[in-house]
Amino acid sequence: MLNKYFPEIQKPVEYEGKDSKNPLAFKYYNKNQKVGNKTMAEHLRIAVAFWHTFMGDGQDMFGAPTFVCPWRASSNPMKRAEETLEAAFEFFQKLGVDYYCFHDRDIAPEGETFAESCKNLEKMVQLAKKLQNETGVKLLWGTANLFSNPIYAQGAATSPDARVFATAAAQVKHAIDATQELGGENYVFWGGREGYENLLNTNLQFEQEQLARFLHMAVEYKKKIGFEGQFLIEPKPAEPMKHQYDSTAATTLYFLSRYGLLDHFKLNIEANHATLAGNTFEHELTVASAAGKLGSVDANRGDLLLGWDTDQFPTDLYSTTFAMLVILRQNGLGKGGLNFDAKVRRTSTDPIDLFYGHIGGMDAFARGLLIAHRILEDKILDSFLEERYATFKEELGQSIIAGKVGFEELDAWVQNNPTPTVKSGRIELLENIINSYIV
Ligand code: XUL
Ligand code: CO
Repeated sequence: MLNKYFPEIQKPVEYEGKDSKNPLAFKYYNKNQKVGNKTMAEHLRIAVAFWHTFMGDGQDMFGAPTFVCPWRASSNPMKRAEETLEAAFEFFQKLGVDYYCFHDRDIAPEGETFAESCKNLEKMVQLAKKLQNETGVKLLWGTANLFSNPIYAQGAATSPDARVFATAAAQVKHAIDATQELGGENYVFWGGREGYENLLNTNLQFEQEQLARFLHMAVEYKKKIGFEGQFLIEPKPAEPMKHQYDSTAATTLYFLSRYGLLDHFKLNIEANHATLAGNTFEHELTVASAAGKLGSVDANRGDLLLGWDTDQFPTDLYSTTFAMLVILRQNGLGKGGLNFDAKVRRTSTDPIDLFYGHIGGMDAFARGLLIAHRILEDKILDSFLEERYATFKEELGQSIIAGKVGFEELDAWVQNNPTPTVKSGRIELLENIINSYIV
């Protein structure tokens, strides 16, 4: 086992059960425990986000870094990147997760030129490959950072400058290559600056067409190189832009279907992006899942009192339960997983805090999984739903569903039948039932 950057953890974090008082043990996440026909690890497919966990240092717009990362000490950018990658794999092993996710610019520093950046990435991919082979940890998804470099200030695929569009395309090509080389199971497109700040200087129709052209090029390239991973789009309504084009699950699905891209993408739904858009996490998951397009999840949490993307670790059992209900009902996430796109607070200043954050998130989702599984096993919600829509199983309902009747026939039916009585929706009862499972 790698053992250099986290000396306080001398053995992998273990499951000790709910009565354990050990803060460095799982209370609910028990990797090999069967839940239904899959193990917890197979259900949850937990991934660590490279950017927050190993690149984050607590810096914010009001203050300097608070967290001294021992792996980011070197002044040589490539050496720093190598040490960061080694620290990351030590962390994955000690935490006992199977997956990680990265942006190209997380694992490899930008060079003086684009060509140099590509070389840096290729080198780091070779080291990542070696570490993956040594540890068995796999890449859930790769992506490109198309938002940090100042050339992307006005968008990447939606930039008003064709040269910037070209640069973004070239960068994504290399990021897909890197993901393929590392056996990545998915590739994510999060349109960080694909949106607008002011409609006065924006040709919205043109920019949306540009985004579609860009994604079609990605699909073509994927086919050409035989990349087997799944393409995902991650909706977010705003931040850093005032308005982002793929703002919610519904707008993204509309965009994909309008531009002929629906067959090639699924969605990566992030909890904090949902709440930023004024939706619940489970709303976004449900919209995506109902369209057969829930591909993966960025598992985190926002602060409802703050209007920005706080990316906190998920700890709310209602939220993880509702999320797991959607995921179990669609039979899992397939190639996707739960990526902790989450960071510890600026005041959590020690490497060990990274363990506490992840352990809490994994336990919260393990509990959500166990609770949701029991709720579904008991079929309470399903039988309630069946009953609520029962009139569509009867003659009138069946003729509506089969398209056998229109307004005139329905008018005739209504004129000849008694006024329907209202049936209770039983919301309070259902909420009480959910509470009785959250133990
Ligand atoms: C930003 C965000 C990204 C994506 C990947 O809010 O969620 O980190 O997940 O680019
Ligand atoms: Co995210």
